[in-house]
Amino acid sequence: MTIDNTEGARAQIGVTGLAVMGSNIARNFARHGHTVALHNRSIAKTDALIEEHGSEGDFVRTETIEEFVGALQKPRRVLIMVKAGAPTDAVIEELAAAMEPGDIIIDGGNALYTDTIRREASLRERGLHFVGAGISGGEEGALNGPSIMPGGPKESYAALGPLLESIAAQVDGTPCCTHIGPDGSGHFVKMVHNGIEYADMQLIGEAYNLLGSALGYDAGKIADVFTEWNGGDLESYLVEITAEVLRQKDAKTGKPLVDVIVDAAEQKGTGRWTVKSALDLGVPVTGIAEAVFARALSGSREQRKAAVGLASGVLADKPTDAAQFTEDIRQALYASKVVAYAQGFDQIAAGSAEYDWDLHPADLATIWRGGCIIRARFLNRIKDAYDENPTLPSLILAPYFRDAIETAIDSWRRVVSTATLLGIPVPAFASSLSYYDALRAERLPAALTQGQRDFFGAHTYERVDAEGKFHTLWSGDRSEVQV
Ligand code: NBP
Repeated sequence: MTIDNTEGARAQIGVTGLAVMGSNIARNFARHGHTVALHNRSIAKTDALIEEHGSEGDFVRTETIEEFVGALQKPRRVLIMVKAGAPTDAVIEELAAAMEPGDIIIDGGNALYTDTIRREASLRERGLHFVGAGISGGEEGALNGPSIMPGGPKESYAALGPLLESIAAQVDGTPCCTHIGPDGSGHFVKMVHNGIEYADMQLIGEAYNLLGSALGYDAGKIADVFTEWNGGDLESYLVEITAEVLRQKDAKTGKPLVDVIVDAAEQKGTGRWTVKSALDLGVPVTGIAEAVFARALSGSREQRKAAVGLASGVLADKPTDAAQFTEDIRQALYASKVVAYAQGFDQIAAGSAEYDWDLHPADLATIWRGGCIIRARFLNRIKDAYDENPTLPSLILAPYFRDAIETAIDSWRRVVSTATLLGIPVPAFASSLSYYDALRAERLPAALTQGQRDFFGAHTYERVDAEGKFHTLWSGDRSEVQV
């Protein structure tokens, strides 16, 4: 029902930015019994929403920002769902000018977390609450229940949390929404979530490529393999939709759709942001980085065209035991996925320490179990691991994952070595295995790196048998001094 705006301030929430995400979230609020004030820069989108879905709940149609703000109950709560970057800043400024101290502005777009830190600080000075909320689940999730990661002042969550929790996905009666932490923490964890999503998709892509290139399976047969995998530990939204995509036939040619899609992956930027942030924090997120680079390489179409036909060297014979190799790939996928999540959670811990956010990894695993793109059975295991030991040094060290990798390790090595001998690229499988081997190594070649650094730059080194920093007089008599 459309409520006349002359009835005064009665909406519990306002949504501005009514493109695909904003309109679906507005409908989700209305379907849960909340009165929603609607606003969009161009009125056509507001009218289209009311025309097509006005019967789903109570909407207040507004045209100007002043009218929009005036339609809201106090403390006013406005969710911004516009394009990230300058448009978000413009809308925040307009809203802030029309709102009052104590009101809450929520940015549900994909903002860079450092922008959110800046915006929160500036609005706090003006007495307004600013909540940077990561929202995952795409358009379907926005309508039927996303995973929501709100960061910002804890006190604003009292007025906002119940509203957000009511529209979030629910798993075992628990909403996939919780207060994440201060200022940019919500957008930070959403960014890492997206980075993990990149790694997950790349690993699934490598498994698909191996099943096709090493075993000669067609798209339909690979779809069957993914469907079977989805019945076990790998059960997840991404594995489920992989089977659906692979099974889709192209209407024009009758071929599997995947075979007529150009093999150049695009990216919008959150994977790249995750890797840049990980570099700044000094956290190795090799799985995510390989996924971002793999998309970039796939998109270098001219370079790839020029390189076709380059020498492969002598290639090995393809595996003869298809069932065994398929199981090996499943195990390699699972183990590499554990590494990708372990690295993502390491980045979250490093971000939490850097910005003093006091983030709780078990809470994140809980709210990622439903609604979002990386939702998976696996996240219950991650939640259990962090519930048991909140200061786990690495997810890989949790007993469940340690055992899972021990079961998978031989398969994992066979997959990486076979792929290499067959000339099939597996950057994320291989780098995840190398990460695992490096993590468990008693000695790393970093000792030599330190020696080289001391040689050319007098950067000093530590000794295994004494405290302190040392330097060898490389251009002198090569004796050692303590510094
Ligand atoms: P878009 O990112 O395509 O943004 C379109 C909306 O922004 C329209 O309402 C448009 O108004 C408004 N807008 C623009 Br563009 N510039 C504006 C300005 N200067 N002032 C006021 N409004 C302006 O929409 P979306 O795909 O629905 O995504 C919304 C947000 O949600 C984005 O930040 C996105 O990154 C994030 N997100 C998207 C997904 C997804 O799956 N699509 C998932 C999770 C998060 P107009 O109608 O007048 O042009």
